[in-house]
Amino acid sequence: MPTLYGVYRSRASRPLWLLFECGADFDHVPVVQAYRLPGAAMPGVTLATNSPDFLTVNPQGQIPALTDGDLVLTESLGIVLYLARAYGGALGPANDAETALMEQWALWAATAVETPALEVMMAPQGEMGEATLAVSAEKLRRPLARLEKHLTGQDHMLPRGFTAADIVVAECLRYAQGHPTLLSEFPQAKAWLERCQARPAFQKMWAGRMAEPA
Ligand SMILES: N[C@@H](CCC(=O)N[C@@H](CS)C(=O)NCC(=O)O)C(=O)O
Repeated sequence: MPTLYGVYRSRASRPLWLLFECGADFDHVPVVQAYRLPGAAMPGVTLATNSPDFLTVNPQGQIPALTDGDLVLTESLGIVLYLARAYGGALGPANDAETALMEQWALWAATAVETPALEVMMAPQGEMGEATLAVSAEKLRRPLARLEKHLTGQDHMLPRGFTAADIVVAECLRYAQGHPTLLSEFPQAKAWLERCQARPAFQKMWAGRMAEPA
């Protein structure tokens, strides 16, 4: 049985969503980011990213991490793709072409979307923040235009239906959702993201996040 390390309020949200989608059994060890302590201290959570016991799992001191037998994985999107193949049934690839597409979309999300989307989320308030927000939003317009075209005429990243490819892209784009107008420029992408987030497994993951201290 796999063991997932990381609190809900982290990129562990990505594998947690996948695990809730497929209903696989797993052990959950809620390791918290050291930099969030003491504010994010939670009853029963004894490990932080700088705890020696966790550093034996991920020497980089970051969450999420996953162990499954002898396998140790320490990149959230790699963990999602692995879990989809090992436990996800139809959430995982059915053939080499789908494997390639899922890998492509995960790499695309990590390289073209995640950083500017995080910048949107972190933009400070006030006049300086407005300028940062505008620059970060502009960086997202090209990938969003591609996503918009891709989702015109199909409901999910793979035409056959919801898969791990939706989770990896939706979770990276989520950071930009707080922008007041950006996603409305891309109605197909916006509707797809909302569709993904309406799924019971996402809602279960989100409830877990909301139950943790911010
Ligand atoms: N590329 C990594 C990034 C992991 C990462 O930055 N994790 C954050 C939490 S979301 C973390 O552990 N931060 C604690 C730290 O860097 O000290 C992934 O996607 O798994």
